[in-house]
Amino acid sequence: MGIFNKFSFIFLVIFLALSANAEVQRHRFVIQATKVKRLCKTHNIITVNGMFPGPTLEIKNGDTLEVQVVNKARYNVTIHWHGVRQMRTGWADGPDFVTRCPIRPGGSCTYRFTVQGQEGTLWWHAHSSWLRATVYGALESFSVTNTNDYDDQSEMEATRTGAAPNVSDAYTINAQSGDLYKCSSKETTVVPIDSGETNLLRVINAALNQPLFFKVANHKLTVVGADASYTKPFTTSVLMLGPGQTTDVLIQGDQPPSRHYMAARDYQRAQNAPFDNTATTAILEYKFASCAAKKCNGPTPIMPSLPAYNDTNTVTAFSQSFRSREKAEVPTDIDESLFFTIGLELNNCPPNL
Ligand SMILES: [Cu+2]
Repeated sequence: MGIFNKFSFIFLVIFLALSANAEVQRHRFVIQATKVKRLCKTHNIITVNGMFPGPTLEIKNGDTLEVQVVNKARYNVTIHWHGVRQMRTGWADGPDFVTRCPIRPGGSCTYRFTVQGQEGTLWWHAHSSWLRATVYGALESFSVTNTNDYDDQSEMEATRTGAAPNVSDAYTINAQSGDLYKCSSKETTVVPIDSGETNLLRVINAALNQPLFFKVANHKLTVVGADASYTKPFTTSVLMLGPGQTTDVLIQGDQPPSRHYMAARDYQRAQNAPFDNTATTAILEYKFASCAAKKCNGPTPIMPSLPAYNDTNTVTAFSQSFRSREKAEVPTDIDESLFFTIGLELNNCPPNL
């Protein structure tokens, strides 16, 4: 048997193994107006299925997603599957007027695509006007042979709310702005942890446009993945995520049982541009800490010292820590020249699609 047949055989075995485990998952997203109380006021925001944040989708690498989106809102909408490599399904990608026409109010559309070769944290969000301020949720892709042996997982999402795209009213973690904003402390997100356990935090920057710092008081974070790709692990005290980026980190319950703030705040690159200088918080709480240790009724949890808004040195050091897990074999001998042509087509969207 020649070398070609050997490769063909290996391909076939891998293909059969993947297809034996792959599933088609079906979901229904209803885009609708929902009343939500934040910052002392009730707002009518657009959500998926009345949830804020929207539903978390959990899939295995290789699964196909079939999501029917029904638009019961007053606005055009599309859903973008952020970070998903759309292999031959570019029309399912989502940006309105780019890869597809918007779903009109009263209309619906079914997205169908397969997530392949991506494990970790992805997410989805609206991709029309500024609807992604409130229409978003996590998309988690696991290994086909799930070897997840972390004790617990928590999702963190930072988004900004409010109508104006330039300066927001607040940032949030899992849709709650946290103790430092008015009328918010009762609903602050609490992330439980046990002494000695290792938790996986999936951090998604779902803010409209802003890069954000993220830090947990007194705890180191070990980065193990970003944008659904594993990375060579490295330890840091602070993360910086650009809008749309995701970072998977491990955090260990290695501090005396107590309560610690997790906080996110702007990294502001542009000079003299207005920005939201507030900080959103959640609370990392040791499960079995006594009320005295947790200071349930006492002073606030320990606050991390966040980098200055313009701390580019910290951002550069963090960005330069990313390495792939293995040495990438890049072909250096070029034996074939390829010629590509790219076409552009303009189509008007029909008025009542
Ligand atoms: Cu996106």
